Amino acid sequence: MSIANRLTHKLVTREIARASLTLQQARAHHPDPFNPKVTKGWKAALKEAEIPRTKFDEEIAHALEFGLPGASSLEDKTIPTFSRGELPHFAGINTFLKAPYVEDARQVGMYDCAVVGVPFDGGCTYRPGTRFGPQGIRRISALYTPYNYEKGIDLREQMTLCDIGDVFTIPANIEKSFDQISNAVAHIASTGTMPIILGGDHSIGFPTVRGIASVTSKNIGIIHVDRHADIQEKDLDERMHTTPYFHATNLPNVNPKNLVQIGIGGWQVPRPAVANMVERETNIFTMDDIEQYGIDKIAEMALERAWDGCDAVYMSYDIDSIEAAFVPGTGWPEPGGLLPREALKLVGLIAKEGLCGMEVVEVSPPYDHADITSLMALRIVVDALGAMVSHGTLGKHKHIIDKPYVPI
Ligand SMILES: [Mn+2]
Repeated sequence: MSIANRLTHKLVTREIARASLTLQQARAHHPDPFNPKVTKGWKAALKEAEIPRTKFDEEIAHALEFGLPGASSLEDKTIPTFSRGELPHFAGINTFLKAPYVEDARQVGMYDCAVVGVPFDGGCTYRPGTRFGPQGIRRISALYTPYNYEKGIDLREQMTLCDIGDVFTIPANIEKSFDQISNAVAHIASTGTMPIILGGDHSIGFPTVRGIASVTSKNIGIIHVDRHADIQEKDLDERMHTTPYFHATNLPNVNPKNLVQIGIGGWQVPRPAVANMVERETNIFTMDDIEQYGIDKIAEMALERAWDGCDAVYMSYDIDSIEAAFVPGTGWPEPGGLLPREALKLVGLIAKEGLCGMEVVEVSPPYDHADITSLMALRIVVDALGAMVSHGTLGKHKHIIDKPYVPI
């Protein structure tokens, strides 16, 4: 280095030191906001490089083989003639997240998780339309990639997911539909694969849990997020969508003391339900409880109660637990519920401990606008999966499956 260069270097170094000192003095009361490398956003960006691309590369090879190579004028040689796999998002056959469709139900055990639709609205007591819920959620799921930037995970690379299609429900018969639903869920669960159920109205909350409970001798807790209590014995003389937790907590290995009900409140909770909550001593958190304790604490208390004496926990997510403005496509919208960010945080905290199954219910696409309710339901599912993948708890429940599938 020449003398002139050395002098310049010294001056510049001194200037930088002085400038940074001024900055430190000016902003000593909080961390330096101008260091872009300290943000979670930057750290998440770095994490992307650690995720493998193996499955994506396999998908491209498969697409080129089955979808035939693209036209010679295309510069991107990974594009096939016929759309296969994830891309483009507006094309393709709408399975959930474009996961493989398992036509042969006997092969469902090859996957970590299986999405199953329950197109049923026979249990609705006001607006119907939830029979189109699975279709609505699958349709908007085409929008999503399996990668989550903030979590630094890629579901395609880090777990296996399939779509087994829908349960053949019987529109005019609740009880026959319940039997069909329990059999479908029990079959999936008996293989160790985690069922992800897309409702359907909330009456299915009983047969879904009955299906899982039938293939284990262990106790199951339930975390039920809803504006409604859903614990009457009957409504309109039938087991409607206001009744699942009365019947689920009658199952020998589902104890009401392990039923946690979050978000309950407003002007739609029927009085007969309340007496049952009290008698069975369920765990109830209203929106005021959530305001008072915060999402982290509520999740902690919910997990403690749901897991107490249990070997697995099931999550039932009613989309109407979210503020009505965000979920117009539902049967009994009720203002004052969870905000989307609160809901997603809650789901992440619950799911990270591991689930033996989950459902999202009460999405009614005929009442929806711009697919926003379906989109929210989709997000609940993928955020739960993301939390389990992030924390290595996906498949944690498998040891509880100790009984064979015996169809009803
Ligand atoms: Mn509800």
